[in-house]
Amino acid sequence: MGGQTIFITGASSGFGAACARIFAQPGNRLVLTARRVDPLLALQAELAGKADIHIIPLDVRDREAVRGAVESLPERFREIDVLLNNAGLALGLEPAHQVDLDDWEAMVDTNIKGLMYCTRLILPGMVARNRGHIVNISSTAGAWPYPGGNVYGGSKAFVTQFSRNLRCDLLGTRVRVTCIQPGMAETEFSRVRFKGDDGKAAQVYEGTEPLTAADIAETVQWVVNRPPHVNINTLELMSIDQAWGPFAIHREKQ
Ligand code: NDP
Ligand code: 8X3
Repeated sequence: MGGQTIFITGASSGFGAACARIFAQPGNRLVLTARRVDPLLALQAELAGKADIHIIPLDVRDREAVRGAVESLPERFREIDVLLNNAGLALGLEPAHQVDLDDWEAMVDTNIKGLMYCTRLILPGMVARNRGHIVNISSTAGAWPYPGGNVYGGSKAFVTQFSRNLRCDLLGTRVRVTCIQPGMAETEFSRVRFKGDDGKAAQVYEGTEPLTAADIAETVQWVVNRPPHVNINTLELMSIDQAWGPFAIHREKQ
């Protein structure tokens, strides 16, 4: 079979949808998954005729649902060449002692456990075929701390280190693993983080030129299209309008 089969989690918006658009090319087969069905249907309609599209409503937190989705793939989508572990979210920006514990749990369940489930269920086929590429979407938040980043950043640090550890386990196979660490990018991310508060979400990007979902899709496409012997391990990218701050120092008031 020509082309590539690409399995994308979180394809209903942002990076995942942009990746679906960029990989929608003749010969490619795309498995597009997310919880919301309507945006998946809209994307399927938009991309009809450009690639073979299969959509699956899927909550990656549900281990058995992930298993069912992978095991019931139609024959022509079974040999997955690229798994894009993109589904994820941040919830809240409160300090650790004030945070809603349910939010922490949702981030762990999605960003860590969901990514684990998809990887564990899709990887054996890649190893058996001795080809494939897992692209994990981490974040600058997994490498650099910031106030309120607590569990979100921790979950993305997991993604980064898990990606490196996968490389160790897969040494000797032709299965590649890449971890991408984007900084601030304008998608539905902040709207989700601030629970639908569009004003707060807009403030994150105000006066800046943030990364776009298309920037991330181009990056994913680039790492996937390197020659098969080239493994991009980790790739961090930021908007030109973002950089690190100085250490914060607490001084007692005089
Ligand atoms: P969006 O909110 O636009 O997209 C997130 C996607 O994840 C949606 O398609 C959503 O679909 C899906 N998703 C969330 N929870 C689940 C779940 N339980 N099961 C299945 N799918 C789920 O944000 P982005 O595109 O920006 O985010 C994509 C990834 O990039 C995330 O992992 C995020 O942490 C990461 N990231 C984002 C950055 C940014 O600044 N935007 C920077 C660095 C990393 P649905 O709700 O339909 O399930
Ligand atoms: C998203 C980037 O800085 O909002 O992962 O955490 S940030």
